[in-house]
Amino acid sequence: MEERIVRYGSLPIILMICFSSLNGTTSEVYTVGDENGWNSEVDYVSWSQKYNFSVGDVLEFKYNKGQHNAFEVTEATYRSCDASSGVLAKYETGDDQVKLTESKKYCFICNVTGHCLGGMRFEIDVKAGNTSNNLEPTPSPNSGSTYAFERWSLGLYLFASAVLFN
Ligand SMILES: *[C@@H]1O[C@H](CO)[C@@H](O)[C@H](O)[C@H]1NC(C)=O
Ligand SMILES: *[C@@H]1O[C@H](CO)[C@@H](O)[C@H](O)[C@H]1NC(C)=O
Ligand SMILES: *[C@@H]1O[C@H](CO)[C@@H](O)[C@H](O)[C@H]1NC(C)=O
Ligand SMILES: [Cu+2]
Repeated sequence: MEERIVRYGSLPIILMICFSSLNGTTSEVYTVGDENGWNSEVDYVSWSQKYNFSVGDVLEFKYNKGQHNAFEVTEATYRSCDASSGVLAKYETGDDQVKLTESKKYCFICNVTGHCLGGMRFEIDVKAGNTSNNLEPTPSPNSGSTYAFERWSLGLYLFASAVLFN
């Protein structure tokens, strides 16, 4: 009796491990400029070319609030550094987490006078997200329920085997 309770006690842990490893999408948080953060001394074009960005990833801009900002802009504004138009989003808290929600070209600049022309700008191509274990070649928004069902079936299967082989 005692022994059974101990054995069943470990089941939730086993199931949790199985569920989390099957929950495939991976997303990364990239600190812009890595350990240097977002400031005037970094070559952000080089930085942006070090990584491949996917939908779901997050860019984190870290800087002293008030000294810089991070604007998402159109490509034209990215090239001209003139943010009198073409601003898609403004971030200025000093620790801005920008989730990359679309597969598109994202352009960012700092709009403090001179900083964009001085190098505080980069553009990245964000690719469609991928799952680490490809259960389906092209995950669609409504595939969630399928995944949930598959995970649930596996859980049930594991539970059944645990009971049977106990
Ligand atoms: C980015 O993707 C390209 C093309 O798939 C690949 O050659 C390169 O190694 C990747 N770079 C990184 C940092 O993962
Ligand atoms: C960007 O900076 C310029 C120059 O300081 C300013 O005129 C403009 O209003 C700023 N753009 C935005 C969207 O705040
Ligand atoms: C997703 O993964 C598949 C298989 O590993 C690969 O062929 C495909 O290029 C990936 N797609 C993206 C957008 O990374
Ligand atoms: Cu700046």
